[in-house]
Amino acid sequence: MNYWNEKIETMSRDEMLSLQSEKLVETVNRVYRSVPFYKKKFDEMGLSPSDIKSIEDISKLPFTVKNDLRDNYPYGLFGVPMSEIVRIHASSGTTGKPTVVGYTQEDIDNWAECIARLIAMAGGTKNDVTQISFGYGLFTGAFGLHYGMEKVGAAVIPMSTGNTEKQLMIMQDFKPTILISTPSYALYMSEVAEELGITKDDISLRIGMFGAEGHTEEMRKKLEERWGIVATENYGLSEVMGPGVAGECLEHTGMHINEDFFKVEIVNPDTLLPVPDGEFGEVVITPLGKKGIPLLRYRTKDISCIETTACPCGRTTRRLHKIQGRTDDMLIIKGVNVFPSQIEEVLLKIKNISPQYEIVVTKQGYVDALEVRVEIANGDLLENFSELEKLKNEIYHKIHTVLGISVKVSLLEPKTIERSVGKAKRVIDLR
Ligand code: DLL
Repeated sequence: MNYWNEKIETMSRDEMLSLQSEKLVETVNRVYRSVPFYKKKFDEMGLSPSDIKSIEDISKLPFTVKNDLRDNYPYGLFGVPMSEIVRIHASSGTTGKPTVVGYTQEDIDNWAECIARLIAMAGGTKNDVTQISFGYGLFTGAFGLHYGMEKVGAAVIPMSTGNTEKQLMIMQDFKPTILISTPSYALYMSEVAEELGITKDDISLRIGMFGAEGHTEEMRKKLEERWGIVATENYGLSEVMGPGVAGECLEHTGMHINEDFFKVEIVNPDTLLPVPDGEFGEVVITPLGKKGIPLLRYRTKDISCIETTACPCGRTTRRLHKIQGRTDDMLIIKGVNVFPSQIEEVLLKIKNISPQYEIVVTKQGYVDALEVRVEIANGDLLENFSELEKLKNEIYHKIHTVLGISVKVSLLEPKTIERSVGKAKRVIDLR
């Protein structure tokens, strides 16, 4: 088995809980002393750091939300003086000020450790050459993977995003064996490769490590097929580190959490009470031992659950199920909860359409209406009205069966939906 840190990755439950307890107690004491925001919260709640004796006590701690970071923009929640910060990143938020995070050297080293484990899980080694096609910059994706790759000893090609034809040239000439990008950019690159007549034989990729947005099992299979790779999914967010929180092994049984660095809870987003293992809720994360910006019980808005079965890979760390969506991009259409991933799952099983789609939400009177726009795979079909109608009906009925609501289906010409080099924007909400 390809472990990076066998001792931690295969630790018994009791040992892991006691390690987490030790790290939580240390974190809470430090946070109380060094972050006035939390000291004030504790004092208002009548909570003392000494009330936290083990990981079980985590539910006594206050939650943190994105607005807390915004209100303390840019450095108000940092836990160390600026002289100890060696790196600053910020989230890719589309509105308002970004949320800013800082790292000490120790945080950066731990980050590389977390990523190194995910690389080993995907089968990567020091013999690999990696094309990192995440954006280098304030986004945590590229730098996070970069340092982890160097720790493993793999060679890094820091491509960043965009300039797709050049990406493909480098891919053919430099012979990378690992590709790192968002799943949507990997898909787009594969389309351009096809247009340019580049086949699997012209490249040497064997592994894809995808993340920063979700992808369905169907999308994974498509990416594996198109690139001739095995692919894993990786999860994280800048507020608690960036990539490195959790990642899949090749068994694809959910994403193994780096539990010695992150305590993950799943709570009911309305009551904020923990839900039993296996039940879906909002992912709440407390980084353990993080110094730069040590958040407590950060509410991610991501919806997932804890997988309860053992993983055949031998790792004993708990696993996070694929993220279903975010509480803030769950669509409520005619009273039904709809996640874009459910629509992707349906679409990718249907023949003659491309995996590129868009979901448009509008309000017609008081009623929400949902339109699914999807590209046909082959433009010739446009000439064949009855086939087009048949395809439209098929999509309509399959979505209706899964979601129980009627949607408008629009078939578009190939290559008309805007491609993304980072996180794809699948939902256009015009309400
Ligand atoms: O996307 C960190 C990252 C980079 C993770 C590269 C994995 C690989 P942010 O830009 O702060 O950080 O965005 C975090 O992206 O709360 C999720 O909503 C979403 N997200 C990240 N990974 C996944 C995933 C990075 N595997 C936000 N599946 C998170 C679904 C994901 N959503």
